[in-house]
Amino acid sequence: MKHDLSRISGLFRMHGLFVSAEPYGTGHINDTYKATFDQSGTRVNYIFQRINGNVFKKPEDVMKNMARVCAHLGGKARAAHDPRGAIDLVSAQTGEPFAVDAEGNFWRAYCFIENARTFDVIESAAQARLAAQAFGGFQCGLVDLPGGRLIDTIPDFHNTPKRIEALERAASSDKAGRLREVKKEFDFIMARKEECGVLLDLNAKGEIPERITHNDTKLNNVLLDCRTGNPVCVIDLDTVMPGLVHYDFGDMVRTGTSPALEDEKDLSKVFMQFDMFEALLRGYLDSAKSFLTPAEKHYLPFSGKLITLEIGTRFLTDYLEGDVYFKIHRPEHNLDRCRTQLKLVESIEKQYDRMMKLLETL
Ligand code: ADP
Ligand code: GN1
Ligand code: MG
Repeated sequence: MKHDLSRISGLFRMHGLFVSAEPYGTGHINDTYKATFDQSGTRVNYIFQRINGNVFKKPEDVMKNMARVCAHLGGKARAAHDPRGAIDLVSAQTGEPFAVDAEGNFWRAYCFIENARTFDVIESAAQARLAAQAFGGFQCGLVDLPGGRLIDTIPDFHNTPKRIEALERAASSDKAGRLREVKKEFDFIMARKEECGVLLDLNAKGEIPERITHNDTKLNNVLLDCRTGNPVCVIDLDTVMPGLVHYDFGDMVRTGTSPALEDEKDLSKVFMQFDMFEALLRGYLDSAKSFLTPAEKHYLPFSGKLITLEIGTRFLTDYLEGDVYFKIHRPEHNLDRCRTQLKLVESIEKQYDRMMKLLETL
């Protein structure tokens, strides 16, 4: 274990005695631990996370957003007698929703949501529909967030044209000497450059509104009940900030339609399953149709392609820069991840007309 959780947990207003901690989850950015405490003979679990300071330049701002969102959604969950329905932050000894350790790392802690789990690969259309309902419900629950605009904790996080420019810069400096190897992937992305600004242009013209979005709606960022499979809670709130609904729906398509993992090496296993797309669309509309405009709905299929291309671009950029952003577990990890994304884009493109037709029927 990289960190001394017994010491870290002392920075928070914890009840009981520290028993143990272990690394937890499969995220690419933060360090997550599950820790157990003994509270008068009962074992109680918590999640501790070290916020990645390389990615989040102002962790206080991340926690300001997160605390507001958790308080708002927590109030709604309590009113609905749903104790697992929102992330419950534990305060630090200072009273803040985060603590800073001796090395300057920012930490946060929350109550562990029991009897719920995440999935890295979608298992059924029914599950896709439920997950999409949960993410749509998350956006819906934040429509009335009081207190003004959330902070842009990572400016231009989903600005696809800027992501492409970053790739072009990485390619021209070719720091890790890897450009030769990835010519095919680079050209694939560049051939789609023109389409990347569509949503931002519509937003600039006032045709698509800014909303509060999650911005990282990977399938494994929703907890589902272990017994019933029903959604329990949307987690991983680092990037909750102003955005377009398409960023969230697009990432659901990216992570909830392929039968393969994000880093699958056998690309024949990577494709968009149309029935999963249909289930995501139905599920998302189940909970978001009350506030979506016709223009927002029209671009939902496109968002699947755009966000998949965008994340593929980010993986390739990181590969060219020598793996400085995403955690990797093997040398070509980012390249493998990029390839699955581009394969999925291709598959979405092939099914695009059918996706649009389905949307019309709904
Ligand atoms: P990352 O940004 O690294 O993906 P997450 O916030 O998604 O971090 O947390 C990593 C994993 O920890 C999740 O996939 C989930 O399994 C688990 N997890 C996070 N928060 C909770 C919680 N409150 N209760 C139970 N499990 C949680
Ligand atoms: C990162 O933290 P995690 O693993 O949920 C990344 C997302 C990417 C995702 C790709 C802050 O999410 O933007 O879509 O990896 N988060 C950040 O799997 O960059
Ligand atoms: Mg996560």
